[in-house]
Amino acid sequence: MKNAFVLAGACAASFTCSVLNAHENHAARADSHAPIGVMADHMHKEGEWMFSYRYMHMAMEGNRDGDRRLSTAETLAAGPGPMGYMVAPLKMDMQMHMFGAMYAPSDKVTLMLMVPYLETEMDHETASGGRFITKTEGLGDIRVAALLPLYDYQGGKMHATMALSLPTGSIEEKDQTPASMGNEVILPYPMQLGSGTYDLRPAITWSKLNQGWSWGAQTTATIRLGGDNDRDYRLGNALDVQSWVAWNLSSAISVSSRLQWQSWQNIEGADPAPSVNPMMVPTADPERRAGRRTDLHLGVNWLSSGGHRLALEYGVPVQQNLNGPQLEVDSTATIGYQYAF
Ligand SMILES: [Cu+2]
Repeated sequence: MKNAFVLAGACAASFTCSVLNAHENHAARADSHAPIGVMADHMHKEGEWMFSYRYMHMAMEGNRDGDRRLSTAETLAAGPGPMGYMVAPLKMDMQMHMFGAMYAPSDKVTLMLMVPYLETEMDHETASGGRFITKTEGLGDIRVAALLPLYDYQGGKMHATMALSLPTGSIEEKDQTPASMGNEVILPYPMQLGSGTYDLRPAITWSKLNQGWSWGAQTTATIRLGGDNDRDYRLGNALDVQSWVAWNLSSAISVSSRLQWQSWQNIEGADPAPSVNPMMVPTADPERRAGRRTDLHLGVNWLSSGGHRLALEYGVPVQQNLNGPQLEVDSTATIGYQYAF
């Protein structure tokens, strides 16, 4: 407290000092970064670097059509053929290790690189009652971005993000299925690791730091550029709108609540592989991929001295509407570490 008074007194005489003070103020608050599930939420000052690692887990179990839940029998019966589907997905776990770097060559631009590594696992039931699991693992789509300030005044900030997602993730991931006779065959869309297209991801982010609490909002579009990918399809475009509020329990710890709405379109085109057969399993149907979902996330940010941050966030859907049968999301969790210097 005494330090703050000394600083305020010394600063009263100097404009430079008040700018420095404001900057330090921002950096010294746990909630000066958004909840950890939000990407590209903040910019950096000239010369600053930040490295980050996030572990994300998404758990999906059970099928849904529209906002109605389907049993496995109903999912199998929903197939277009007279016999319905031969296979129904039961559950899927997606894990992502996301490595990030940020660097600000000037106050006018922050550059960002994000490198994801994915692990997916899907559990299925066949019409005759058998069970099988498919797994894939590998590098996802690497993202490069530039963050540009639009507004920064008295704790209120706005910036634009121009991000490009590169088709570095494989779209030819294979595994064995009961129908593949011991061979590895191309798996349906949700098990692939990338989009196969260059994707533009423009975003606008707002945030405002108040005494003891803060809020922020971000809207992001995902626009698939060019035509079809090398497997003759293109994932749907998507829109993400979210807003959060954070409260400081101390200068080192903040807790947050975030509401996120996402909407995504169907796939255009289709993978020609015989194993990606829309008559066989709903995950192989390009017309059964779209959906929209609202998630409520609760989070904690912890800021330690020396630029280290640790954060957690856990979310559950409060509304979910899918072009099904499609696996529904049950929960998302993110744990992240950030180091800025
Ligand atoms: Cu950063």
